[in-house]
Amino acid sequence: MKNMKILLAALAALVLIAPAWASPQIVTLNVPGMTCPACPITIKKALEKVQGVSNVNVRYEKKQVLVTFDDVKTNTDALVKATTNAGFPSQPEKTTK
Ligand SMILES: [Cu+2]
Repeated sequence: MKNMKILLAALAALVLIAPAWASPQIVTLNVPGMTCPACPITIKKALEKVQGVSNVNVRYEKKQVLVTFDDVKTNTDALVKATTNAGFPSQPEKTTK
């Protein structure tokens, strides 16, 4: 049963290390086509379907969407594609770090 113990130890280590691999990113997408209060619902749904997206914060008055995502699982291009496919072309805002 020694192998079993090693396997369990390896699994435990993996679980402990895993959160360090994922680095959440926040991107601001400009969505000029967001013109009525129903739009944010469609956009939010489309983005939440993208694997790796953990939070979608729509700022309707600014025509912006703040998306929190795991950069291991997805990327800005995929997010832009998701809103575009839902009928809302978007551009990532140039951010100054
Ligand atoms: Cu609308």
